[in-house]
Amino acid sequence: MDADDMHETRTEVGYGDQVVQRGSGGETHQVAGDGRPALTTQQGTVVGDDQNSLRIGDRGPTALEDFHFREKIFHFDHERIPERVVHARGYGAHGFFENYEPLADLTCADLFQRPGERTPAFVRFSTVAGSKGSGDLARDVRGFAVKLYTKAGNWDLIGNNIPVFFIQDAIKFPDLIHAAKEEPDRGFPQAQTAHDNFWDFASLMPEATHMLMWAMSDRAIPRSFRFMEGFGVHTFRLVDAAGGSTYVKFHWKPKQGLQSVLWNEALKINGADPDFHRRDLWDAIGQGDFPEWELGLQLFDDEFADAFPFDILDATKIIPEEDVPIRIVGRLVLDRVVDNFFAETEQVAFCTQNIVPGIDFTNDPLLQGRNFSYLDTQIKRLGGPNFTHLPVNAPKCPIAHFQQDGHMAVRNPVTRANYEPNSWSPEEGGPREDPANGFRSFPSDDGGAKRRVRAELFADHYSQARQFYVSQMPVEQMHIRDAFVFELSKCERAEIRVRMIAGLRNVDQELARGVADGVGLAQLPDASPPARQPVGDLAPSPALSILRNGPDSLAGRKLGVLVSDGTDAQLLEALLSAADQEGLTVELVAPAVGGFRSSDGSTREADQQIDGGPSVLYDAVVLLPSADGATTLAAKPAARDFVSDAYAHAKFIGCGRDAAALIERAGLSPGMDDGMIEIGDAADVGRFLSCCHALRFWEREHPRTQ
Ligand code: HDE
Repeated sequence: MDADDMHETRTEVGYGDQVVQRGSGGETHQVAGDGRPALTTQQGTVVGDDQNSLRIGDRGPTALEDFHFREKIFHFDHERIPERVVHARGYGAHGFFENYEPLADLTCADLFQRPGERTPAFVRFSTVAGSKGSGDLARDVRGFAVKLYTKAGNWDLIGNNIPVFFIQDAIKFPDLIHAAKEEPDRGFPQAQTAHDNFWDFASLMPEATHMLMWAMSDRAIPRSFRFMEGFGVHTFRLVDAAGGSTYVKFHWKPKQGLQSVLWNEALKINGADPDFHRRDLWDAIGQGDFPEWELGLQLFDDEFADAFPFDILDATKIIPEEDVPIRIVGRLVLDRVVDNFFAETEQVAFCTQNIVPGIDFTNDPLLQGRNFSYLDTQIKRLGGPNFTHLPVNAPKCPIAHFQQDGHMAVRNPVTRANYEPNSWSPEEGGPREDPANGFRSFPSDDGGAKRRVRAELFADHYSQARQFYVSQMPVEQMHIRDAFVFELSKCERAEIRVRMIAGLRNVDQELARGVADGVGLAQLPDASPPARQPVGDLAPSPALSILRNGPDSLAGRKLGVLVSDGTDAQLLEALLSAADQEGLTVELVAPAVGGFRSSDGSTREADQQIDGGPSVLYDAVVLLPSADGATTLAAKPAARDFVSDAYAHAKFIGCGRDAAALIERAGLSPGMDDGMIEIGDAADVGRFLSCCHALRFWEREHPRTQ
């Protein structure tokens, strides 16, 4: 055999703009050179052929000695790690927390001492029930987990976008999650609570009622991660240098304002773009439109806690902002997307027990249970005790300890001594404890009999559920009712529906009646017996409504413009520049993605082809086809849906003067309500955009919006 026999003959061939080599069997080879590095194995051996495995003869068996093939397949076989048992579907980004003012009077936590100081952060948002590949727009709680790499160690504040939780004791968490996830015999439904098992459990657990009100509200279908609040949920402690403690509840307030979608819209978004939320975050950060939240603290003492009608250790209760105002102390900015989804978003290991001096736990029985679960779950997912060695989990401050070895150990002690006490010199003896600066638990006096009991005040299950409901605008109340109707209608067992409605009678009669009507229950059941008499009507808390806290700005929102050949070029230009000034992103939706020729003869590329760019992807839409274009589009179901969905979802619709044929085929007419705004010339563009500041034309859904 001579040297030439070792190399297969290859010929050069062009595929469009790409010149590649073609092997003897017609396979495509791309080779190193021109600044492209050589492909190697994991061991660094350069690979000559990545298209063919090593075989004996042209049509013979594959040789076991093909180490490159075996390594490649072996590694592929092991690519997955167990997904999170809850919050499997998530998306992360990097950023920083910036402290506004020194908080030394409240806490000695290092990150809060110096104004303007920035602490690196990694945030992961998630849904709870669905698997890793489920859709983003499930009706679900959203996780809001923040890892702060402080100079005094990592602090993980692992919260949700809802300030309360379903259960009061961590021992019920496996039951809650089993009930919420797909049913075990059939393996569905995926990523939704609309099934018997969930409502069976929920209707037997009245402590879940408050959370259910939130979960059935539009909070559970956020427009994007950028437009939702975050809550630490539990009561924590801040501890100052002298050891004094203040209770605290943590809040993240989005600078972008709050916004949600409609349920019918969510269902359609899941079909059109199951990655809607992760794409939104990726795009916003990529465009330099960095999402921002302010950190707010609700601070209170034992005196307040004793006078408060609920238990501050009960995670099914809030403290209304109107009772304890929120003090804004800093901001969180997300300004960098991940380099690699798996390395960062998938491998990030949040642990509630990661706290730093100056912050401490309380005895909330959920939090206490979480402090065991999170560490335990990371060992299962990440395969061993060294997950803090992964860059996304590693603290960005000095680390020194005697923990060693284990799977994948990257950092091991480099001193002679790997134990203490020891008598070795400072160079060889390793670290020592530091009582002055080290973490000290707040010495709360927790003596008492060892028993399996729940504190008495936890038993008021309905007062705050009602407070939440009466704090909503009528259209929001309508959405809550509709969500209960939707979910309960998916329950096959009628007695579950009845049991749930019996519980709702303790929240609001009108709500219970509405849900009963919606599921076709003629006779309202008796109210279920409350475990503790509700404290009575609590004052509405406007902070609990999304619509009362929406933005008065279009910044960060998305406008979809339907265009065709012959679209009025001047009007389109006026729209694009006005939208730009508002901070709106515009996408052009056309019959073909290759583009369209506008009225002045110029051609433009489109962002979406009409079948892939339904109006559910946008906050508002404008219909700017030419008259011919409108007629052609009117024949397409996707174009008609574009219009009728925008209308059904209470969106503002800008109606170009030539769009009538399309609008009418969608069963509507231009100007038929104040949310359908005619755009005849450039002056109308401003009028249209200023209407859009309200984000939705709610009057279309409910005549009383105030
Ligand atoms: Fe979690 N939760 N949880 N949880 N949770 C997990 O930890 C758990 C609870 C939350 O983006 C798991 O790393 C118990 C409340 C978020 O990686 C697990 C209880 C709140 C995330 C776990 C709760 C949360 C998790 C699964 C009942 C809001 C995603 C994977 C006491 C304050 C973090 C993992 C990420 C994840 C346990 C209740 C938020 C199994 C036992 C309340 C945002 O350890």
